[in-house]
Amino acid sequence: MKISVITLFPDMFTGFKTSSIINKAILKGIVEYEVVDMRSFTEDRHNRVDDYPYGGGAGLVLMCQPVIDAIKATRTEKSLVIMMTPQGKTLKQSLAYDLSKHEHLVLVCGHYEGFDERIRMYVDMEMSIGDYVLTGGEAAAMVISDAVIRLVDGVITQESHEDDSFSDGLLEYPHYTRPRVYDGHEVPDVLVSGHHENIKRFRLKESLRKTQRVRPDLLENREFSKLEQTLMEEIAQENQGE
Ligand code: 6GU
Repeated sequence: MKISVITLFPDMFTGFKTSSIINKAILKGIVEYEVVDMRSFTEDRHNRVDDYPYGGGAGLVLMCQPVIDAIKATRTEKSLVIMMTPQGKTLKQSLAYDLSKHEHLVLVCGHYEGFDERIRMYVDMEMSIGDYVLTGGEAAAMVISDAVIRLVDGVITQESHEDDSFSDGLLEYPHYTRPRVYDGHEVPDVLVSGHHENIKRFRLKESLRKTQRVRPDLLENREFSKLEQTLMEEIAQENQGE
């Protein structure tokens, strides 16, 4: 897959591209990551890409010409062009998974007060990473790139993301590694028992427990399996005992 980012701040992506799993995916040839400098497309004599808003008000607005020309130069018929804006659809694991199946994503990063409204007609969708405002779309583009790239076939093993938080609508179960006892805190016995059925049951139960405690909203419309119902009852009884 290829991801192209259109930005006024290409340098912000240097560390991202050259680190950890993203870097490996690029070196393996599974992912191509292109950073496009939006300013290089301006036809303004003074290299400007933004201007004052019609009707007045605070801040500057990105002009149509440099943004739309950069999009046209970067996209093909097969591209999905995504505008980064707090007014967009919120990123979810299920959406990251859908995006990971695309051949080419083009992420358009804004800055300042935002984009000229007419730019919206040249993109396929608008995306946000949550209900808060960033100074620009770059950090959001990195979040989306990261969430998507790790799901592309061959980047990490399938098992590494099958159990991810949200993949099955639950938060992930707790993990432990050496030592068995740290500062008096022990690893749960079941995890060193070698009994795979019990381990699976323990992990599912802890996923349910954590989700109910910190993200009860995720359970609201869940269709619980028979085993999940049993585990939820056990958790409820344990909570009463406390
Ligand atoms: Cl995509 N852009 C900006 N500027 N702020 C955001 C965002 C995007 N997502 C959440 N906040």
